[in-house]
Amino acid sequence: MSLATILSLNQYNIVYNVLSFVIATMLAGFIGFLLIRSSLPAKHRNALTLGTLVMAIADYHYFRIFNSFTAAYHIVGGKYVPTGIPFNEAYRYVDWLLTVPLLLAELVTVLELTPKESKVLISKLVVASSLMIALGYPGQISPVHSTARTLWAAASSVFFVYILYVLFVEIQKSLDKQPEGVRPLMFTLRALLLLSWGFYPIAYILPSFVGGATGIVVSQVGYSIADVVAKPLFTYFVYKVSKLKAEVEEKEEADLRSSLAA
Ligand code: RET
Repeated sequence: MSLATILSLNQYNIVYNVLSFVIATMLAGFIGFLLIRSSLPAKHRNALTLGTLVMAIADYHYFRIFNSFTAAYHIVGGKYVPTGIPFNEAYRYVDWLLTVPLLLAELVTVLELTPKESKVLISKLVVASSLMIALGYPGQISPVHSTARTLWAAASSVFFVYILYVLFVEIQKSLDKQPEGVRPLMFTLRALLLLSWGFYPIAYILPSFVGGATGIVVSQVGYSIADVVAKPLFTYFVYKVSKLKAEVEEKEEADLRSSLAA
């Protein structure tokens, strides 16, 4: 999608402020997760370590997206007119290529699988998600009503549906293995995942319906909202799962110790 469209003052400001909000959120997530990481016992820190990396990568990319957006427009007679410098949509896709495998690894860490099962699952998911993202990009930079855009999106969606299916089944299977009390959190985690991942294709497709400058605004705002839910909010729930598991283990050990002492 090209951004060679004139934006009104309000349209420009909405995108500008939403991107700025996401930069702040990712930075706060990075610092916050780094600080709470040490409140977990060492063996439960892995998921949060991955989440902290996600925040750093995303913050960097949002900074670049923001700068690319401000370079792409300048104000002429009260409207934001394209400067001729193209807005670089690739930052988002490169960001996903790096952060999606890390987020999937975060999830797999809390699924209670054996190391071998985890490795197999992660490999499948990383291959499928890389294909989903790589196939989506040529469509993203194709004109809004082109056949190319639809075909690339369709190819990307095959892997999208596969990933959602695999995750749904694996989370379902892991529910029985989770300690009591963790299950409701796993349901929340699954809901967050489906909700946020489902938002990306919607943000991709919306410009075909609303078109022009509004299309640019809704897709940038849509991707940004999806990123806040899929990255910091999702990681926060992964942290809650890790913390609860650590507490359950601590309690079990204390019970064992007191029963041995008795
Ligand atoms: C695209 C292209 C159109 C078809 C589909 C897409 C799906 C994108 C998704 C991205 C998820 C990104 C995440 C990032 C977190 O950091 C590429 C928009 C299906 C699902 C979770």
